[in-house]
Amino acid sequence: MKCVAKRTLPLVMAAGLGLGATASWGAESLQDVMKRRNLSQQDLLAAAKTYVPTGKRDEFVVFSSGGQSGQIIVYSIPSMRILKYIGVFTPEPWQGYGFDENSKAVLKQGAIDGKDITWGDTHHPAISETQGKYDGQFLFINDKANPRIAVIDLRDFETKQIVVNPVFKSEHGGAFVTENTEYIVEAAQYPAPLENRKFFPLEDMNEKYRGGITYWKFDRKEGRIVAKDSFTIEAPPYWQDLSDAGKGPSRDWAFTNSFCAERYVGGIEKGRPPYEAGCSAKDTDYLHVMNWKKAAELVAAGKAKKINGHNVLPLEVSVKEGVLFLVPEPKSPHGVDVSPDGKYIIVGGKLDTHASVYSFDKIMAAIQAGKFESKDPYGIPVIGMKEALHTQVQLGLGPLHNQYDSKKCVVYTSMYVDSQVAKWDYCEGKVLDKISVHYNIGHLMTMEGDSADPKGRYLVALNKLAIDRFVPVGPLHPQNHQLIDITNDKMQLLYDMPLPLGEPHYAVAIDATKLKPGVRYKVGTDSRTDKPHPGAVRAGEEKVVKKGNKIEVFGTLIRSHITPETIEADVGDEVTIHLTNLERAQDETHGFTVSTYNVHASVEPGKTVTVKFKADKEGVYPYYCTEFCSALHLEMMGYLLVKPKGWKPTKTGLAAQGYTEADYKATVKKVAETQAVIDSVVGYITSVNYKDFPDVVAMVEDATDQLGKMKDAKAKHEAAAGKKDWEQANLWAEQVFQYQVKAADLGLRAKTYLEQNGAKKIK
Ligand code: RUQ
Ligand code: CUA
Repeated sequence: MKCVAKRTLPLVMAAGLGLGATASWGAESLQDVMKRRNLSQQDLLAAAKTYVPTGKRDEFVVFSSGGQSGQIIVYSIPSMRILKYIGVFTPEPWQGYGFDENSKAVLKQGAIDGKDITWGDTHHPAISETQGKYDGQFLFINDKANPRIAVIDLRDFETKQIVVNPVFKSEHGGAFVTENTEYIVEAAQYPAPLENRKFFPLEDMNEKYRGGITYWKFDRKEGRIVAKDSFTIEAPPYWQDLSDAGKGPSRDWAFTNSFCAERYVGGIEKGRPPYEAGCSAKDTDYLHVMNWKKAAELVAAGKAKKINGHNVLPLEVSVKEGVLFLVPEPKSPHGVDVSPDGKYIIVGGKLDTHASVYSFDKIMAAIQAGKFESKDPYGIPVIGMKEALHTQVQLGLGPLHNQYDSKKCVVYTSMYVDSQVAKWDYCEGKVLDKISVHYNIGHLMTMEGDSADPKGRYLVALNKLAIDRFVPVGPLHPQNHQLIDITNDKMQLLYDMPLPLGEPHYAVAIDATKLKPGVRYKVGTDSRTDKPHPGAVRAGEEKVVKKGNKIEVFGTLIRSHITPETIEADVGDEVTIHLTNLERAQDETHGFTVSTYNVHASVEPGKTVTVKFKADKEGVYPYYCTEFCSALHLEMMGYLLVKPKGWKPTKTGLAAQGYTEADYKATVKKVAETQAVIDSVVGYITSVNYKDFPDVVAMVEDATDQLGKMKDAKAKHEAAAGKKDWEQANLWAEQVFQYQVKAADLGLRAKTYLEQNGAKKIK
């Protein structure tokens, strides 16, 4: 390449741009950049593996827990670019989540005992599965602090439902799905009495406190959890922890870890050793092995008792019917992860240096033979550890979680204390490789690595501490998600990504091509219920209805105006505003807010949203569109006029602009010139096979819509001109121009799209 820029760029200009006098960036070679930025060959290789060129897309999409933010963070691999935050348990203003009535209704489902809870401690996202493979349809996530599960529809990445666990006071082992997403598993964490508002002292821990594992029934067609068909398997007051559902041969079973099987009660303030000592004193805890299929049948047969109106399968029933078994596991374990073929269950030791590989076949053989080493204090049969183990592998300090590779028998385990990831063979029981991460890794994630069909390729270490890895931003540090290449025998660290929102515990990554989200709603949809919104209207049907002290506005949004542009209220009125976005073009979202009334809506194409408030103070309050949707976006506004009690108008008519015939003629000329541009764009679009491109068809429909409105405005300016009302004539002619601008904008966008996507000439 010739050094053109270097020679032609005037020196003064280069200096003015802050570039060195001898080298302009446009002319730098790769070597120059490496030297200037102090990069090694290894760095360059990592960059080449993660860089996604402008305009290109990533291969995998990650749904990361947002930790204490109560949200979900969406980013993509390998570039690690953040794509979206999804409001889940916490209000999220951009999406209007918690600021419009429709989303408020979803957050309201998460209220507990009548109290709104507007945050969540999200831990484990799960993607819906079909035959154990990610199907990209739904996403679930749990809230540990206030035991709840949320359902997100991946057609629009919106939270649709929140269900409150009726019998737990905390939980951790959710959300994990069964092989065909029949159920979403949610295991308790800290034992408590199952009945609501029941008090028992800590002395009653063994008798009155209980744990459990809830199975939420999922209706895939409705896209919602069905609470009445869900149930909980009562469990002893061991601290149930992470869970995983079986697949393949183990599909009817699920597995939940526990710790503090000591059932220890602390009390440091009373001179007792703290929980941390008492809960890890013994060498083993219990893996809970459950036949959820059988449990569901027993519940259907009426064997459950109702606690707080919810089906709970009592311990005695589970024991008698062979629903629940225990297997000892060493010592305060953490993650439990079923292998892709469903034959092995790997448990991270946490306080033990081993990972334990249990064999599902062996567990079943012991159950079938009735070969148990003992019973726990609640009468649950305990299978001997040796009976159930396939192998144990010494990995290092603090093994926590496991994720599988696409390569047979290969698994990766995070080691919290060692700050390492171990790659090992769970069939042969040997360590293959280790890599250091920065620092103190919690979960780890491979691509679709907890499914029946892991994709290998990349691994992300979800590190709890970042310490010195990033530019300091105060005592509260971001977390560090580190991307690791696992294609080869040796793992290679590629990239550090600071995650600036809460402590993401777990994340799941799906092949991006499996996601098929929509770009617009059917006009008039309430996106939170997926049903037609009763407040939706079409263009020309906008209206304001006042009944007593209630005002209901049925409005629309389209570039660049809100209909209506004035809303008049009397102080004290209750104002309800329904807004439908009439756009069909992709990414033409409008926002809506009213000054000082704490409402906000995001209204994507086709969506209808309602905001509601009490106009409790007289005055003048602008409302406007909050998304920069077009060149005339700032004009997309209106006034809420809140009139004081007993107010009477004194003036009639608004101030005039004083337009003349010459103004009108100039505008008409501008309109004619613009039309020529539009005609040429239309000529191009219709000369190619644009109908083969659905995105373009939508843009064309939308543009046609804008042009259609022109007719009405044109009739108005011509009528006014006929009456020599130059004021009205000029303004309506100007409005014709505004419709043209929007149509032209769409037309040009469609043209560019067609040119870039290889549209072909048609005769
Ligand atoms: S946890 S760091 Cu909440 Cu999944 Cu293991
Ligand atoms: Cu609509 Cu700005």
